[in-house]
Amino acid sequence: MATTWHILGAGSLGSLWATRLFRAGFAVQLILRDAERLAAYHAEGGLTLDEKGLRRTYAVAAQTLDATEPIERLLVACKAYDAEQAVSSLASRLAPGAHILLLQNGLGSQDAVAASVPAARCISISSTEGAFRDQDFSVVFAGQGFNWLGDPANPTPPDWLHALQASGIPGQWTPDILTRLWRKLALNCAINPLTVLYDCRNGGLLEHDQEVASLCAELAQILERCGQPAAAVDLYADVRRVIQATAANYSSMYQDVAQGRRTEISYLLGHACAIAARHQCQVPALNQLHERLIEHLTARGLPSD
Ligand code: NAD
Ligand code: KPL
Repeated sequence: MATTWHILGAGSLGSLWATRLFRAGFAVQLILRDAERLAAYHAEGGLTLDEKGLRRTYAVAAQTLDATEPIERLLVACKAYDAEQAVSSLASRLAPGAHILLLQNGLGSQDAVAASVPAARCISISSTEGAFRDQDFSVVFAGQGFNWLGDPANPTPPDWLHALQASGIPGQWTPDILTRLWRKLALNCAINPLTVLYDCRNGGLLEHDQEVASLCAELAQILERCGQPAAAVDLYADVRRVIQATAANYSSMYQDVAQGRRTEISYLLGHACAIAARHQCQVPALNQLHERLIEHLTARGLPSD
């Protein structure tokens, strides 16, 4: 029998993946927190995907965390700060050698998950696709992007990659997933916190070019020191390119703060500063940015971790 895709988290990316896999004919089970969420889901009649204004609802099967059927393949589609606890709560359901796909942005949560379920194979995904929820159990596909998949512990690709292609999920296996994750983390660290502190769209950072350049120089230093030199190549030029290409957009961290949502700061800037300290790398601009961001979040009653 074909392996079921268990998808934890019916948020933006979880719904985007679930609907595309489901409509391509793959077996999908959404995993929701509890009976109340499951009842709310059933009342909606499925997951709705809005692509370029075309809305369709898919009756994807769903269950709660405490269902008992074994899990062979799990896509973890919650935020980085929820991932370790969410996977731990499913640990007893994981089949021997289960594959766990981790969609979390930043770094730190992947290692925490892998350490908590050592018998599973953990595959990290660096995603540039964009989606947001417009209602409960309804997601808008907002930006074409790409998914890099890889396993830092094992360069051999899994045998289910064809399912992505068959579902129209753009993706490719890479033996250098850490380089991809570090590069995206560096881009996010150079752009997102400043957009929050200056209350601007990404393009607003063109007026703070010196500050962006200093952050990029320190980020490149960390990347070189922690064994990721490829992620440091032309970082500043790439950050400038992304700022220009996304000038009209608000960064994901800006949107989280504007909507009073917890950010993933600990897995982005917090992680970069922690790794710098571990490698005795002097990064005064990043540390100061981190402190300013923590102050900003605290003043708004948002968690600073
Ligand atoms: P989201 O907040 O929209 O969805 C997360 C979902 O997980 C929520 O529905 C939440 O209730 C659920 N959840 C959390 N803990 C759970 C648990 N224990 N059991 C069951 N459900 C649980 O988040 P998102 O935007 O889809 O982001 C997921 C990850 O993907 C983040 O790390 C984010 O940075 C990354 N990412 C998102 C996008 C995007 O466009 N949304 C793009 C690239 C990367
Ligand atoms: O990924 C991003 C985000 O907003 O999180 C970009 C557009 C690259 C800005 O850092």
